[in-house]
Amino acid sequence: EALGPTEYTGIKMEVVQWSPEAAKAIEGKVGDRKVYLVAATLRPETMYGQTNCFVGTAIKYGVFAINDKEAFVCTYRAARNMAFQGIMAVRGQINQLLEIDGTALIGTKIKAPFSSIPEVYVLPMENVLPTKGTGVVTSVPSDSPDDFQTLTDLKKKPEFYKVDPSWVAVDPIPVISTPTYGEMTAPAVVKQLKIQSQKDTKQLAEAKEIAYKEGFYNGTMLVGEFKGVPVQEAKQRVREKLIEAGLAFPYAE
Ligand code: A2H
Repeated sequence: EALGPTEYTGIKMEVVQWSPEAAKAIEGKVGDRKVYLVAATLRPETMYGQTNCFVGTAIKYGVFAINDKEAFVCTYRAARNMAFQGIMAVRGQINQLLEIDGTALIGTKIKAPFSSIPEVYVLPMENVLPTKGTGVVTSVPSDSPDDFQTLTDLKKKPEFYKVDPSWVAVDPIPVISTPTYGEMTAPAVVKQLKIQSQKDTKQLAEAKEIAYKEGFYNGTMLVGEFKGVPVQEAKQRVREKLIEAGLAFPYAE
């Protein structure tokens, strides 16, 4: 584990259409606010390849007022951290509008900033930790082995995971080229390590390490404003662009 705080980027994924269950739960409770699922990522440069978003089915989320205009969906733990990082209107003050189960969020349609698929679905992931980030994970299956394997599982067994097949009818989008694995680093590493499901957590941890290092040290951007630029340089620049556009903010823990 890192010794200092981890500097995440909070990605604001605006709700376009609530799932029927979530719509019932939020009715009359958020005022005129725009509501965003907020995903914590360490790889802002991959946002061009978002295909969906993941929540944990055993996790409780809150909808927290940021001000009169915006509300964020994340864990209470993350909202408390945000309240001390200048993200809420009043420092240290948490205004929870409602609590909602992860399962209720599944099937909600949200915007995916900078992605070539502008609107994506909220889907279930088994390995989302309630104690890390916001509890919301934006999914980039081209570059994240966890995201790729989870999406693959959902495509194989949509009924078991209670997802509509149309929600998972998306393919990984090439974002970064690496010398060893080409344009689809995560799928290649998952194959190399013979990973079969999201339950293979030990191999997935190894895959994550390999894919992260390869992308960071040897990757080159294939798309977007920084096409052709090394990932080491593009990472910060894409992050700044997202923040300038009001689509993201710094979040640390
Ligand atoms: B990353 P670290 Cl393309 N539970 O974002 C499980 N995983 C979580 C999480 C949670 N509560 N909150 C965030 N994460 C994921 C993109 C990405 C990420 C890519 C490649 C690798 C990667 C798209 N998903 O992470 O333990 C988020 O996924 C591997 C480093 O703090 C976040 O960044 O190192 C990353 O894990 C944070 O993990």
